[in-house]
Amino acid sequence: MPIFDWTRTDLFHPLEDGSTALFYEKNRIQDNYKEMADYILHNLHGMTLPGWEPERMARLDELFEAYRPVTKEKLWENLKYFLEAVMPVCHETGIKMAIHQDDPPWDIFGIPRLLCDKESVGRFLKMVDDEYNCLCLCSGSLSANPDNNVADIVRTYCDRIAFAHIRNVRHYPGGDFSETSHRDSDGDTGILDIVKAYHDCGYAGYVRPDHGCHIWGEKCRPGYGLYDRALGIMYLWGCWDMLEKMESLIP
Ligand SMILES: [Mn+2]
Repeated sequence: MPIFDWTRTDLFHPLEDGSTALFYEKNRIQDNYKEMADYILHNLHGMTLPGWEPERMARLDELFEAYRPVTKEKLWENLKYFLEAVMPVCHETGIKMAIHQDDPPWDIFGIPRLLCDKESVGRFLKMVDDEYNCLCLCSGSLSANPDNNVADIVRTYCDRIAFAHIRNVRHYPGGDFSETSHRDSDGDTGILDIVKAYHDCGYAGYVRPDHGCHIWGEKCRPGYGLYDRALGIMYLWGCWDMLEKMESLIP
């Protein structure tokens, strides 16, 4: 995710159950990246956001200038160059690289973003076809685009997923979305289908509940409250345990 990490336009958007959550309003992401950076840096209430370090934000003009000649194809080339160079070290040390998808999964502020859908994820894995070149598959990032079927992406590339980020988003008209609790029916990501896809594939890697809402008055880093993510991981365990139980009941 060049320059910015993931991007949201509202860090504490009220949901109808009284919680707040990260929200993305597509029309607010226009040309003025400084305005958005200012908003985020002034609304963190003393917290930090990954990829939004004040030192990095202070150099935005310089970074945009550096990216100006970088087309999408050039970015693919750079990524390939980097991965091919580190693969021998990965083999030597037994460390898997695991790339996160772009969030949101489309270009913002004219900067190219690469890993946005099933096709681009496939291109990435094929480009450096090495068992140490893997995915940190983020269900929430991909499902911000309603055209992405995350469960299908999991089934297709499961053997190259080294780390699973599981979370839920809800879509609104015009490309807006908010994050929600992990409960399947609270959003549109298809949490049950995704957990079942991992289970069917015999996934044995790491999982985290990724982001959550802000509940019970918790003062926390936006998206990373303890309470809702703790509920999230127990929800995921509940889905998983039931799938295990059902499997054990089939003769
Ligand atoms: Mn993620």
